[in-house]
Amino acid sequence: MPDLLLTHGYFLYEDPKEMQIMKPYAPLGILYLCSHLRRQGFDVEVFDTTFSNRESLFRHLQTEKPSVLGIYANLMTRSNVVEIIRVAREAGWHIIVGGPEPGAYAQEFLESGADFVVFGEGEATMQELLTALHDSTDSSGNIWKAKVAGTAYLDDEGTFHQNPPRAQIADLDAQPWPAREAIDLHRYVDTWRSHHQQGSVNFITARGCPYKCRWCSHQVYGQTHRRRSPVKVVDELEWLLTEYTPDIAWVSDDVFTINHEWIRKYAAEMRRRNLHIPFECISRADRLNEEMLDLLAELGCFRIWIGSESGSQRLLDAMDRGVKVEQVQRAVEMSRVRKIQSGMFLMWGYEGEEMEDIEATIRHVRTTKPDIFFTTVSYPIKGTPYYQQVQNKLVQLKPWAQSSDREIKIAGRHSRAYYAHADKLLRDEVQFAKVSEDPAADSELLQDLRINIRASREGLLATQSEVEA
Ligand code: B12
Ligand code: SF4
Repeated sequence: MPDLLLTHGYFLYEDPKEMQIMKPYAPLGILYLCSHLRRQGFDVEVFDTTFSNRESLFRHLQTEKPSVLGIYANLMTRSNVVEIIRVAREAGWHIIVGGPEPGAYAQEFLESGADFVVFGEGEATMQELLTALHDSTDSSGNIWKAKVAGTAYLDDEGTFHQNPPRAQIADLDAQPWPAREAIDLHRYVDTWRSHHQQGSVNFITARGCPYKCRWCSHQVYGQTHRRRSPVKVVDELEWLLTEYTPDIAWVSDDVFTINHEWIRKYAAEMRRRNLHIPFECISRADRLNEEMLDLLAELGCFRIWIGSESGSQRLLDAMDRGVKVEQVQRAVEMSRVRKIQSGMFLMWGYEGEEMEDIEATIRHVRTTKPDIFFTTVSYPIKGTPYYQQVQNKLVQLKPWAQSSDREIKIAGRHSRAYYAHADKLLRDEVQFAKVSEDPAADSELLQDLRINIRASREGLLATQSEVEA
């Protein structure tokens, strides 16, 4: 029986959308916890749910001698995690939950059966909790529970208590790398390779983002930003390349190019060791310039994801995005020149969006021409300023335990059908712009595309007065 079993409740094969995408990545958060706690002498195992199923996990929880179960939860895995908590509780486990979701819904997770919710970074808090759970002779636990910083719990009467926050790890370089050996990482790489001809691995170079985009969750790291040393990151990457022989990599940082001096040093170290791996990453247009893109290209960056969100400056400002539409356009252009693909994230339905903003977004994508773009209808994540702003208008259609913040409706906002038309119009317009650039474009095709555009625009106008909930 280990001191701690870690899991995360994400089941790839139960998610039809993800099964089409088939780009799984290792759950780094719990792997960081695992390596930290193992180094402190705890016996820690990971039940990686990605390629497994809930029946196998439940069987494991019901047949193993119960000890402590630590579960990562994010916005999408809430309902799975609540179910895991129920099964584990019945089987006699102590349950600790952490990650970006539980901190925002601490009381709900505790009332669902968790013994502790951990806020923020989990390493030191988990270490203290495991020691206390192991050593405590106080059966009710109300005395020691009140002392563990960074946690929340319910006392014997069921009253909610939240302890003060815990300081963040001062030196990330002193932490061990994530315990990838605790899971079958080769299977991740192989899954990528068999579906996309290229095996991929993920790693992070920093924790936290200091920007303040109003819809973005800062539940775990707040507005802080800490970096690992470039040399230490290259050590890890070099090891990853030898151990797992991936073809490509994903730098899972929030904003990879946030610190230009860091990128210079990282590139110098990669150059010195003659290392090169094609990779993709996320950045912000205002943190990209000619020099950064030169370095990214040299390092092997084949795709850069740029949060664009809207083509309307008024909306970008309302989001506190801190980026100009022109900066996005320039960043995409500078990437194109270096043969780095650009990916754009776009958002419909943010507070205050009008038809003219939708038109501005369509114009923006049509003229900027990213290689790929993804759209979402904005959703308020609890704990964000955006959530606070629309709080009075939120309508929860399903019980908390069976839904997610993505499913909350915002009363008075345009209907889903309206945004579906906006999305269709965007795609039609972009396709038309692309096809019409070709001097040999088929006139019938162009005519069909014009008809599609007209139909989408009519759909948008026809649904303009429909509202959500
Ligand atoms: C990489 C990433 C992804 C990858 C996930 C791949 C993977 N397996 O890692 C992909 C692209 C698939 C993805 C998808 C989504 N993501 Co994402 N993603 C991230 C990102 C950028 C990095 C995650 C990471 O590796 N962090 C580094 C590790 C070290 O940090 P950590 O995971 O938070 O772990 C620490 C603590 O949370 C805590 N902890 C973690 N687990 C546990 C467990 C216990 C028991 C304890 C005590 C503590 C604890 O300790 C850890 C170490 O200190 C984060 C933002 C971020 N910087 O964290 C967003 C983030 C997690 N994603 C987010 C969202 C919204 C999504 C999507 C819903 C987006 C969408 N619209 O589809 C989907 C959901 C996918 C799914 N089905 O689960 C939000 C989550 C918000 C929320 N409240 O849950 C985040 C926080 C982004 C944001 N700022 O808004 N994501
Ligand atoms: S959206 Fe990106 S840049 Fe903005 S706060 Fe979130 S992580 Fe930072």
